[in-house]
Amino acid sequence: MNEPQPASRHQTLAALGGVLSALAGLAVGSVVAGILGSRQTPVVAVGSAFIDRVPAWLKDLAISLFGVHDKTALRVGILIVLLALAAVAGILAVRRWWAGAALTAALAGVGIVAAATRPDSGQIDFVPSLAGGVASLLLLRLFANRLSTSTGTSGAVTRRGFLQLAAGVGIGTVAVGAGGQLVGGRRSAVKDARLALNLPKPPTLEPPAGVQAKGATPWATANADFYRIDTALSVPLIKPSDWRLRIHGMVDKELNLTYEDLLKRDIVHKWVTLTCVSNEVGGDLIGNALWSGVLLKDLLAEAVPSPDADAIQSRSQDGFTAGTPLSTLTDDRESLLAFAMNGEPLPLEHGFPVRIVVPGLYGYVSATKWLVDIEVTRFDLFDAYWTPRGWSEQGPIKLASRIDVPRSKAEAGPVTVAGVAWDQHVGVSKVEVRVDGGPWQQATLAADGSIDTWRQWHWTWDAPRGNHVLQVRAFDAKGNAQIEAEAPPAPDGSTGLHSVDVRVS
Ligand SMILES: Nc1nc2c(c(=O)[nH]1)N[C@H]1C(S)=C(S)[C@@H](COP(=O)(O)O)O[C@H]1N2
Ligand SMILES: [Mo]
Repeated sequence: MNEPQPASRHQTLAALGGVLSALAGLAVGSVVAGILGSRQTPVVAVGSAFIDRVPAWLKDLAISLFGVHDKTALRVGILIVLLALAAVAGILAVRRWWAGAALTAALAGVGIVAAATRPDSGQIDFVPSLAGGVASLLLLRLFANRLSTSTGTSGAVTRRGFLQLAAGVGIGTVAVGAGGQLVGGRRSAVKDARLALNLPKPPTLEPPAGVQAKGATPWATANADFYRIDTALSVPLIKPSDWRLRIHGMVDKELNLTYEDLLKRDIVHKWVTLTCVSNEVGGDLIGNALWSGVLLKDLLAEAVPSPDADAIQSRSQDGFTAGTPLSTLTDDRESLLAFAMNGEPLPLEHGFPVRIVVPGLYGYVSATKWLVDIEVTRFDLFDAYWTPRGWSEQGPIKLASRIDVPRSKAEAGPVTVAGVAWDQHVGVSKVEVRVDGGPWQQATLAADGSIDTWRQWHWTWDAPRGNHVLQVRAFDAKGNAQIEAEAPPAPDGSTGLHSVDVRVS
């Protein structure tokens, strides 16, 4: 046997290829995490999972060895283990591609599983590790190809080609990693600014007297449970000190406001139930919160809209727009420029630092988050974001009701059937329930919060064994019944009665 290359020369390069692929994967993972607003970069995910699982003695040992630097030590430790295994993957990949690929995939898999199983993990937290894994695999393949196409070429040529690729990947990794740092750093600066705020507190966070119905959905939706709908792939990051709102267009006097200006004004705290037009019958794209902010009515009164204007076009920092009837901002309904939600500064995902809240309108035509601009205008002069995309220009919320318990099973005997009904800024006057298409029975309504919030209801069912269908319908404040005909969310909100199949045993 006369080997053209000493295997060990290639071995070092192969290991280097594995290490560079892994580092590039980590950089991609942290950039993707930054863009998605996820905290779960591959190293953070694995590190946090590790922290939750280490025995107490090891934790104590780490703290006594490294003190306050125990977390840094953990990161470095994870990195050393990862890079050592990545070097092995690089060597394997040149000899048997599948073995190197399998090891790389397994390493990414650890990150994916760790990220997806964090107690606070959301649906997208596995994506950074997945993206990092895919990037690593692709690069590993490139490196392995460079080394194995060497048959017939001289060792020096192979080596030069490989090193050029390695240098390119190294530079790319540093650039991508720096980008990740920038996004991540900006995010934590805005988070810190949010935490440092000391906003006027609402007098109470308690529900209005008597509105808490038994069972089912709580009156107030916690910020962490509040549905989130928007077009923002990465959450816009705006520091309160940088925030400006311009109110302009068809007005006598243009206004320019800072965050401080807002806080100096009269502040209103108001329960409003927000609803998404995309909510299916029985769906959960709805939440009730105590919003704090200033009245848009007051601001608009200062700007003095022209009598010809009939709309505002509100714009977020990332370019989303909503078109809202001027009348819904100037009438008695207390539409808000909101900066707080349930007594806390708006969460980043819910529009920090300032958003609009209009009782009675679906979010897509009113509730602009990360608000930076309000143009007073006319509907016939513009198209808001969703209008050319198949959604109605106007979006008043439709009367609807939902059964929250039971959702599938119950025990025979008295069963509490409960849920919510809503018709913001009109009000709900009555809710009825029926079983298996039988006669409608009147449910008990919790005391009214206001016509701008959902209304909790409950009804006691003497449930017999077997399979049954529960249905609910609501009536508005004027006595009109909910629309029974089924319609999909597009173009202006779903209709139809919510039905639940219940197995009673
Ligand atoms: N900037 C911005 N604001 C937005 C949206 C958006 O895509 N971008 N979506 C709207 C829609 S469709 C709804 S239903 C509400 C949802 O608000 P939430 O995510 O705080 O629940 O925000 C509205 N405000
Ligand atoms: Mo929405």
